[in-house]
Amino acid sequence: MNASELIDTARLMLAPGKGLLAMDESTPTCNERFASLGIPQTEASRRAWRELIITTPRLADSISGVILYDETIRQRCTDGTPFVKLLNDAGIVVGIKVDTGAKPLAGHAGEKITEGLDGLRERLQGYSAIGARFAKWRAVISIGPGLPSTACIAANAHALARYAALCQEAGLVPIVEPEVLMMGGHTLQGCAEVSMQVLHEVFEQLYVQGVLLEGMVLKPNMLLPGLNCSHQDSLDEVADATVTVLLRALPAALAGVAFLSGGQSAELASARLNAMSQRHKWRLPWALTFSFARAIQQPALEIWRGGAANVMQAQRALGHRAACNSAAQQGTYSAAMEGMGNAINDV
Ligand code: 5MM
Repeated sequence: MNASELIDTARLMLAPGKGLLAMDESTPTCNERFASLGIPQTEASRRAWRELIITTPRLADSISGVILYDETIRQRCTDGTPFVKLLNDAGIVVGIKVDTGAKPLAGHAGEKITEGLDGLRERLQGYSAIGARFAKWRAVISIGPGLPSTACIAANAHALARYAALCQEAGLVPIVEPEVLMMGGHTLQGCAEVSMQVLHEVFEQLYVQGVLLEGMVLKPNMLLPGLNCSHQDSLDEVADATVTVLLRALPAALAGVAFLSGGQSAELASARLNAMSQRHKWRLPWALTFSFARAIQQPALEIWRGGAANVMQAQRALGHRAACNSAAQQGTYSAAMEGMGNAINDV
């Protein structure tokens, strides 16, 4: 492990005013999102969508790194330029999703374990040779009656830590993503209790496996009431609860935190990140930013719908969301920025 190289990469990923763009949907997930909008579910459509994203004008002003999927990291633009080269030339760090998906956890109905450790050492070497400098692995934890189980938390935390250690051995910064899902009727307090338990176990396992905290990024959920909870807490309440749990559970040596959006609306994800930055940034020992997929891509995808004539307008929407989240990272986002899409991207 080259510690200073890992730390340098993590610093680039967490550059002030920037965040990460997750475009690492597996083929089934990408196809599902395309199907809901009537977009053909083909390799050609997926490539065209990913080209639209990475050729968005001035993307690098707000985006420090992108997370790609196995199919995408090998793809090229229409003019033949490899995606990885285009991103490197723009100063955007390339990352890669390396888990092979969440599968049912034996003996624990309704719970999942993320797989992909077998052969990971070799796959990481391959991705590094193509140009990846960081990786991502996502574990999913559900809240429900009797859930999550200790077994589910322990198994996923262990896998996350083993993945992170293998990444650092290969010179890649691991993004460690333990996602507590929004589905359910639980309260903000319920999410806080589960998230605290999960984060403690994850950092215990990272310690056991000897992972360098300064050379990794945590990608957690924001603390939110379940989608079916009758009481939806305010921006400030969500921001305060999230930061309180992170401060209690995360070591100060960690390089940074980059939130997933988890199915929140694009505007709410920006507003909640902004509230955290405005209210708490001064007291955080680590960088705090975004690593959104849907909260950056979805509005643009709904405009594009597979149509070549819609590319520029979709890129404006994507650039706008990236700029809003850049502002949120700095605590300067406001609702007034919405509806200024074109203006923001054209400044
Ligand atoms: C939680 O999902 C990650 C962040 O996306 P959101 O901001 O939309 O919540 C995302 O990187 C996810 O891991 C990828 O889209 C891959 O998902 P699948 O389900 O295809 O493995």
